[in-house]
Amino acid sequence: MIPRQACRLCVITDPELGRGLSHVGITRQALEGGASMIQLRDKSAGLRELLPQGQQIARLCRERGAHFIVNDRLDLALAVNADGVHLGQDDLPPMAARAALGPGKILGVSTHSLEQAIRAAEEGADYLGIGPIFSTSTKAIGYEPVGCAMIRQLRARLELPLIAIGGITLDTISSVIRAGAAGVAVISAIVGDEDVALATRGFLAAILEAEKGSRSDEKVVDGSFPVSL
Ligand code: TZP
Ligand code: MG
Repeated sequence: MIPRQACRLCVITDPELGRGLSHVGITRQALEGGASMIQLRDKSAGLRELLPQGQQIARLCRERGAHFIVNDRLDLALAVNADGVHLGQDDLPPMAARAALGPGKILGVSTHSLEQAIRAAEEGADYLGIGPIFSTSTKAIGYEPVGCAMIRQLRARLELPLIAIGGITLDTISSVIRAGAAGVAVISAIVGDEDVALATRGFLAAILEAEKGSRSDEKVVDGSFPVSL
C-alpha cells in the first residue's frame, strides 16, 4: 500500500539527463523543492558505485518523510532498505519481486496499455506508472504516447494510484492531474533544469493547483459519493 499523496511528485534521478549532479545531489534539491518520491534510476553504474548513494538517499528521504524507490534493481532496493522498487515490463515479474520484497515494501510497475495495467494490478503492484503520456525523447521504449485518455480509462477501472510519466511539463501537468493521475514522474523537465529545487517546487505548486481544480469538478451525488464530472 502506498498513500496517494506519496505519488504526487516523483523525481527520477537519471544522471544522463542531468547537469552533472550526482543521484544524491539531485535528491537533495528535489527534496528541498518538495518531491514526495525519489526514484533512483541508473542504467549504467555498477552496484558498488550505487550502494553508498542509495544509502544516503534512503537517509535523506527518511528525514524528509519522502518515499524512496529504486528502479530495476531489487537487490539494491533491499540492500539500502529503500521503500520499494519500480519495475518495467521486461524486469522481474511483479509476483517474483513481491516474494523477495515482502508485503511491507512498495512495488511500482511501468505499464503502457490498459492490458498491462490491469495485469500489473492483478499481480500485486502498489502503484502503476503509466506512459509515455506525451512523446518524449528521454526514453525510446517502443511504445506510442498513450495520452490522458488512458489515465481516464484506467481510473475508471482501477483503484491503484496512477503515476503519469513521459513528456510531462508545467504546460501539460494540469491535464494529467485532472484526468485522474495521483501524480507524475518527471525526468528531463526537472533533472535537466539548472535549478532542480526550483523546478521541483514549480511542479509541486502546479500539481496542488490542478488538484484544487479537480476537486471543484466533483459534485456530491446523493449526499455521499463524490463523482468526477
Ligand atoms: N517511462 C516512460 S516515459 C519515460 C520513462 C522512464 C521517460 C520520462 O522522462 P521525461 O524526460 O520526463 O519525459
Ligand atoms: Mg526497468
